Amino acid sequence: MTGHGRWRGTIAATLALVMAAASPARADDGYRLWLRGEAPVGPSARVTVRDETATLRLAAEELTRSLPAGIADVTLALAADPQVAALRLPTASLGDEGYLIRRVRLGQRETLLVTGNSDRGVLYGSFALLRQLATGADATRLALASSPRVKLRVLNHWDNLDGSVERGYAGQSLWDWWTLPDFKDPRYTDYARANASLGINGTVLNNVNAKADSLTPRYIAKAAALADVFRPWGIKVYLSARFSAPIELGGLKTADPRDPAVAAWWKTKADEIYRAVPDFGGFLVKANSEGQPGPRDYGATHADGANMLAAAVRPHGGIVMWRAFVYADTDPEDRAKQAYSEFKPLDGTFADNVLVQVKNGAIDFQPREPFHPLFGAMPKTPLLMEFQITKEYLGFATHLAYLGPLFTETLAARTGRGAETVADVVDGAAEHHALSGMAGVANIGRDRDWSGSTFNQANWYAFGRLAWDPTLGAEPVAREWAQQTFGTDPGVVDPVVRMMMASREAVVDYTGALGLAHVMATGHHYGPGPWVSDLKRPEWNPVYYHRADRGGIGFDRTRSGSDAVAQYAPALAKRLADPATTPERELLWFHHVGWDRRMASGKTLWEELVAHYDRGVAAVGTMRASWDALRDRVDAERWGKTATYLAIQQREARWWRDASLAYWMSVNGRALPAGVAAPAHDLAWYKAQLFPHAPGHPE
Ligand code: GCW
Repeated sequence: MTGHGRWRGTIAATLALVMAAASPARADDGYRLWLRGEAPVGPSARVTVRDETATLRLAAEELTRSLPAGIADVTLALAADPQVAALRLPTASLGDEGYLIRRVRLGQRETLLVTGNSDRGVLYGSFALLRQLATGADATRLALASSPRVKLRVLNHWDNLDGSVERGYAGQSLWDWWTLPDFKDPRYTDYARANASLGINGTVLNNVNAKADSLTPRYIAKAAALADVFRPWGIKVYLSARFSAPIELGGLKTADPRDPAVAAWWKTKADEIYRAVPDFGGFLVKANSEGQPGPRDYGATHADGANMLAAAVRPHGGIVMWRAFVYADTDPEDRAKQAYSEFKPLDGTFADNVLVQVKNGAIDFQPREPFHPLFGAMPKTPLLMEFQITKEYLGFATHLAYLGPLFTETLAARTGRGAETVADVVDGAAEHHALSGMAGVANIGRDRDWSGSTFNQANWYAFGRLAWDPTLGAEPVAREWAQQTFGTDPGVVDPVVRMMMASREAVVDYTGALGLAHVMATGHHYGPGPWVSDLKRPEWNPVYYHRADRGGIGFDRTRSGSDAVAQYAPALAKRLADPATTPERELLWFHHVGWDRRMASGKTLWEELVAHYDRGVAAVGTMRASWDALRDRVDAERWGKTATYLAIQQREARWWRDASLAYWMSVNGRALPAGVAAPAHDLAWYKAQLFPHAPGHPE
């Protein structure tokens, strides 16, 4: 941000191309995402920028490019601009990144003012204005004000330096590390623009399963080039740091965080990074998890490790995001309990520029998990929510699964401490933390449509919108996405939103409902594998999670079992300790219950489980039919790819159902309820299916 008033530019939007409202038949390869603003119609809109900064110029370009007819005059200005300040608008409460949009009189002119305390605020306001207009708002009545409830809104790329993406299903990494820093692919700008349109303000460039190479001078220069592209869009760059880098790059004998030479190495490394990237955000660390090195290798704690890195970036204003996704091969404790056991005692010992990054659930991004018990349990530590946008466990790129309901279900969950929700913990409201954050494991790659399918774009979109405001509902977010993506025709939007809102539950149903989790095949995680029991570590095997036997199914996490329920606040723990007061959708997560247990529907557990599988398969059929009916109302390219993917999903939903039922029947010796279709093949056939070279699982 520079001082105001030094430059006053007027960009008159000259309207060359006249294109009536997006015609559905127009070809669309999905590249434009939800930013499909067409060239404007009608007389020139005037976009005036007071206060010159690169960011404000970008904001003006956005408006000039996409403002529809009827908006004659827009002014972008900082709140500190004397003319704006004279209006005495309520800008103080907007904070650093908020925006305010009002129709005002500025000098002699009636204008639609977009203002904020920083140029980023104005940029977000400009995108908000376009979003409002694209979703049918009346421009003459617009009066908006909003500020982000969460400070750090970051994407986590699990992108490897060789161009592969761990759990990536949209092609190779967007980052062409090889040609960086020289070649700045225009897609980097388009990526930043898409993120800025949602308010995403940070990106971690490399996989948490990190290579030390990303901290070498060569790769720092590449990261710096990306940071230069992203900066005017308000996006900071972060790096995943490999904890053993002082050994691998620095030639030290140890990476023990308590060793002064190790701390000094990191300090020097941080100084070097900040010389290249003055606004570098900081480090993300996966330590002592799934083979990654960490402080526990030396008997030091996670806080020792995090604080050492925090000291290295502190002089530059950087932060550390330290992941709580830890479970140890040496620890026989229920995997769902391990992160809490390890981190809860460390509450209050982390430096104030550390956030502990916690997955939404205690296991691993399953189609449904109860919220992670650490939320609410570490009041002295800012906890950064980690969601997975890429669909590792929800059908990869091909299945239509809108994750808005998954995100909001977790965010709206009550922690059991009064009225506190997980969102209150995450946005820092509950404990008044200075830092707060939400991270999303990105689903972005080099595919032309960025995310592998049109509907996967909605998950990127929903993550960004909910990171800005975790209290936005999944449905309104789906609706605004659909309106921007397909146009505002309710004949399209309504069925699309219905499909989206039902889609995640469908995946839960056909992969394993009622609290089942981690029942997928080994390694690539593609397709069913509830029978898998031969992997080295017990907690890698699906049988560890479902514990099905002749008598019943489910993981006993009450006092008679692992007592994981005791990690929740007492009021909630009490409810979860009793199958009768546990929500049925989480029943088998917390309890081992008999196949004949009566469910709320009157069915036995076995009948109910079977019904869920059938419901899931049927729901995909319904989605297909809805989409078929939209054939003439959506452009052919996006319609065709989606239709094909829905056919794949229907086939695979059936496969999930059949394979799972064949297996459960082999365990419980029961027949299927009357009228229920038998699996298409026997269990041996399902077990024999192999999928070498499945995407997202680099060898
Ligand atoms: O879900 C699991 C994935 C791993 C991933 C890990 C993690 C980056 O299967 O591929 O590794 O989680 O979150 O660290």
